[in-house]
Amino acid sequence: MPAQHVTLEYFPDLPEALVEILAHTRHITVLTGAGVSAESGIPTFRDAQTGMWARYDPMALASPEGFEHDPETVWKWYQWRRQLIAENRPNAGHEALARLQGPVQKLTLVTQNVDGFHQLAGSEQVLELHGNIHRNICSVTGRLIDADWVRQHEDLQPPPSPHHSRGLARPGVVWFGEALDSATLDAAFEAAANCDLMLVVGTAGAVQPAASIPVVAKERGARMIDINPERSELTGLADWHLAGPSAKWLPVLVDKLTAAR
Ligand code: BJW
Repeated sequence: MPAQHVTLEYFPDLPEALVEILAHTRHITVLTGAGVSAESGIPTFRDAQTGMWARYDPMALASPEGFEHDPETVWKWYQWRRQLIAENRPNAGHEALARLQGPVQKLTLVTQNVDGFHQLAGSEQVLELHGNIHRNICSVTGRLIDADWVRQHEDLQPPPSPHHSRGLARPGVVWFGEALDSATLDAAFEAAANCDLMLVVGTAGAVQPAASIPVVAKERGARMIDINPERSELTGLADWHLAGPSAKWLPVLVDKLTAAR
């Protein structure tokens, strides 16, 4: 079935065929990206005007080489983002996904985001592909660093690592060129291969291997919904593109699914 472009003009109407799918779906796998947190006041990565990377070079900041070259700038960028996250809250989109845990037999929530907003909204067992910004790890050993240690050494930016004499504290996230946690990634691909509905929310679909997760779902016969105000690299794969912000569309989708059961 070709993708149907449902525009905001028709919001909150959903086509009958989609309501029918929602009524009978048994396993939903969700992949979220930066767009799901946009309405929480967290800038996305690549949105031209407001994206965090319009002002910074992503390769310089989100890579091990960038950290090695200028650890202070990278550490301060992440401290700025941590502060922004602490000052903001999950939005209606995160909350709708948390409510989705009730009515479907199986829900697998996979996120590329590091902000922890899905968990804060009440989602359980979130597969965090790119780590979590609230954790710190040793730049040499990768071992977790206690939050108290970081607080005690916060005059140094970044603080030293307690685990290695040449190590520094760095955020516990996955940078370009680094491997994703294999158990987390395997679980995400398995959920994609076994779901009957793939919901893609707020991602440009430009970063691998995350962008391949919906591809696997489609190859294995799942239907796919893409929620994004713009077309992304994954929109062409979708059976339905809900063109608009996820904080508007996700509550509608979850309400329709709940009512159809
Ligand atoms: C809304 C909205 C609203 C706006 N509502 N929507 C194959 C081919 C080519 C390259 C590669 C490949 N495999 C690997 C690579 C290299 C690389 C890669 O993918 N490069 C590409 C740039 C081409 N991948 C890697 O390096 C990965 N590692 C790896 O593969 O390792 C292999 C290995 C194996 C064994 C040993 C060693 C290595 C790692 C990727 C890590 C990505 N990390 C980051 C930073 C995380 C930490 C942090 O947050 O600082 O993850 S990069 C950044 O991109 C971040 C995001 O999670 C990720 C995805 O971004 P996302 O979510 O799509 O955000 P945006 O901003 O791009 O898009 C937002 C979207 O929202 C837009 O579409 C808007 O329209 C939309 N939107 N408002 C809904 N209200």
